[in-house]
Amino acid sequence: MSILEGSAQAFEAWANQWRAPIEARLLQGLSDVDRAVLECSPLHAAMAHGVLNGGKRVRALAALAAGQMCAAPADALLTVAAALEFVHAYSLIHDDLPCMDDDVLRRGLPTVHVAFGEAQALLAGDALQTHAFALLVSDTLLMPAATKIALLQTLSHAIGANGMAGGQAIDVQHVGLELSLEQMQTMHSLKTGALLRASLLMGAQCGAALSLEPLQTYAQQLGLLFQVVDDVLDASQSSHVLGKTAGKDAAANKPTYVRALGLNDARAYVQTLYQNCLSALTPYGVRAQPLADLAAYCANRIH
Ligand code: GRG
Repeated sequence: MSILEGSAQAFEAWANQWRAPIEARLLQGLSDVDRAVLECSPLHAAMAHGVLNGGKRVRALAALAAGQMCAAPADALLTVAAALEFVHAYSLIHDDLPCMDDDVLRRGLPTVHVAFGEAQALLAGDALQTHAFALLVSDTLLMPAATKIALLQTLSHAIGANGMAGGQAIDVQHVGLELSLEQMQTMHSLKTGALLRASLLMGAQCGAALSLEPLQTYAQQLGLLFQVVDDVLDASQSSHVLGKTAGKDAAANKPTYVRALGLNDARAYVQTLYQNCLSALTPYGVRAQPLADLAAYCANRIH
């Protein structure tokens, strides 16, 4: 039994104080685009469409919650949060392209390639990814050089061939094909989990040294929980509620937790993972309350 209880409601209240500063930092990060590019191409508008139009900001909030636990400065955490959301937006823009998931709806709006064309969407994703790295080395991030290098290492490892891009490569290679449960877990751990784990770790890297092992266990369980929840939602909610095309995984015959376990067992698995998240946080005591609430918020999305 964990000493912490999570509350989705408490998370909403905590997150609400951060939402406006996160959006402001994203807008500020996007402002660094050359005039010639602005005047002669829709690239900036395509980037803004991909990153500014809603989104739960889970990765940003995860970094803030872990960073707060480690007493990291808020200003640095907001820059890290913006970098993470730029990377996440890049991944969604590319994931929606016709050569990948071929989706037309994201966050309740036309996807970036539908609104701006495939070439601009591809470039917007590329530019957002580069923007993220530029933010982490910029002078406005007031962190020691060693911390910046650690942040770059964490992010680059999480999103490259051994992280998000690798997971996506396995995914697109297995549409309509079988994956064992273990292979599917590896794919999701890379595709979705790696960036979420990096978000928590990067928040912590901006603050005081704490033992990171419990945080890594929590991050691993939360990444898994997030993916199982996404699969349950995909199988049980409408496109209108989700703001993206529902039922796509089943339609594309993709390996999912719902397909592997069935809807009821997938829901029960979310509860097990939630309890695992809480248990992992025990060594941090009450300092970890926002992380416990984050796990409750993620688990609660299926109710
Ligand atoms: C193109 C290299 C590359 C990777 C794409 C992120 C990703 C990898 C694919 C997205 C496919 C998908 C729906 C994965 C399930 C989990 C997930 C990342 C959902 C979307 O994230 P949310 O729910 O979205 O945090 P919002 O819109 O709230 O930001």
